[in-house]
Amino acid sequence: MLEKVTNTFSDIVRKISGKSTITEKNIEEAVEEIKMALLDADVNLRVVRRFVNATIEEAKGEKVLRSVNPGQQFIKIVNDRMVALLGDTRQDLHLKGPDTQSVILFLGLQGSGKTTSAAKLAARLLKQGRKPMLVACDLVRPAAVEQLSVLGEKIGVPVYKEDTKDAVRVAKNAVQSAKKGGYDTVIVDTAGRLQIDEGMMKEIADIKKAVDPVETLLVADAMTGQNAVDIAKTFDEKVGLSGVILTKFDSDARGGAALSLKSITGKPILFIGVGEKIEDFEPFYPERIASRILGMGDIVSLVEKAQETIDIEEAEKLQKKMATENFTLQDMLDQLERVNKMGSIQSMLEMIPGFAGQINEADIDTSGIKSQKAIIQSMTQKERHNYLIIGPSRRKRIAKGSGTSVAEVNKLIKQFEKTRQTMRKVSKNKGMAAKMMQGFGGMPGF
Ligand SMILES: Nc1nc2c(ncn2[C@@H]2O[C@H](COP(=O)(O)OP(=O)(O)O)[C@@H](O)[C@H]2O)c(=O)[nH]1
Ligand SMILES: [Mg+2]
Repeated sequence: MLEKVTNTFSDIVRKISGKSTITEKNIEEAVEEIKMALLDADVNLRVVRRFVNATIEEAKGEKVLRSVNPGQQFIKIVNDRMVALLGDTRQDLHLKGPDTQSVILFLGLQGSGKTTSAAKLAARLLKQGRKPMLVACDLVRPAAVEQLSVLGEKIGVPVYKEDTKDAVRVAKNAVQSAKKGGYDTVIVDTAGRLQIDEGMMKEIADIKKAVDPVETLLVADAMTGQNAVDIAKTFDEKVGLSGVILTKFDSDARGGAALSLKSITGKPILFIGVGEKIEDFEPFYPERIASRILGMGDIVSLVEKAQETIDIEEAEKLQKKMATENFTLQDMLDQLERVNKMGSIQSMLEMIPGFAGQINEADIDTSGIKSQKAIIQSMTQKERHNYLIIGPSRRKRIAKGSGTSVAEVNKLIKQFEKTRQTMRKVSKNKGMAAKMMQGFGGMPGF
């Protein structure tokens, strides 16, 4: 998502940030490129015009052209405009306290990802200490109730269902049942249609009236581009929305929906779906997406991702280990396994300033990780804890056991030594770098 616009914007940033003076002409040219990139990304024309005009007006002011660092000033303006376009600050759900009940109503077209997102949100809220219940109100699509039940079971959240065709009744009864059971958050999954139609609108409006939700969330498929924006407008007019969940953000759609939704509908994007799995669900941070688009990386997301994956306690232990020089091959193996857990290396590198838009998956040798793991797994515990005992004959045995070569074993041990050295250095400097290394340690090339 947003790859192309990111590439163009990163280029502009690179070009202009190096300049010690800029002219009105430089600004005009840069803005023209920005305009083309936004139109290319399928951003609504009105939104593009507004963005461009505001940027030019601000950038041509005395303050920028005469400032000490005009290039960076200009980029800051573009960045701020981009953040505003995406919705300013992060908006969260407005849920009531845990002793009162909050109902969240999901709506959207068929296939937009309602059911999946309902389960993802329930899992997230459960993790945050709430007590959610899912409600199966899609009584139109065959097997829709079953789909939600399976997901509910998987994440350990109860699913309310009834054998009827009356979705309004199910919703009403579910709210009662949740109250009795002490469930503080009720997430209602509803039926979509292939297109917006009166019957669906009426059913949803009736459900809304019956359950009085604190949040009415449209689930929109980012791949449908401008269409998603039109759908949001219609649903808002007919039913009233409080926010949007944008799914399939992991697709290579051009991103126009994400960039126009807020400006056109006034409704914030609360979450994005970034894959089919339950954990592929993230809060939407306008600032972070903007800096990603401008190629300035996204250190905060990266660090958070690393922290989520690594147990805090484990991380502290590791930090101590690094400080006392006790980092072993076994630790390296654990790290390699963690890298797998954190997802593709590419997606992580994309978040580092300077790397954004410059890495292809093909450039990264992920097969290396597999053989590195195999090598360490072929070592005895003793060897894993004291690499100094691994002499030539042991190396031969390890190579054989792991299906690699002695040269590869040598390389891994050398790399391990280097990692150890780097870690020792980094652990002395307990800033962000240390946190990052906890995630990256043992990764080839780091
Ligand atoms: N790649 C990707 N697929 C998604 C995402 N959200 C949902 N899907 C898929 O989209 C399809 C439709 O989802 P579903 O929840 O059944 O849509 P519903 O008809 O609105 O309830 C399913 O195959 C989901 O796995 C997402 O964020 N990314
Ligand atoms: Mg569904």
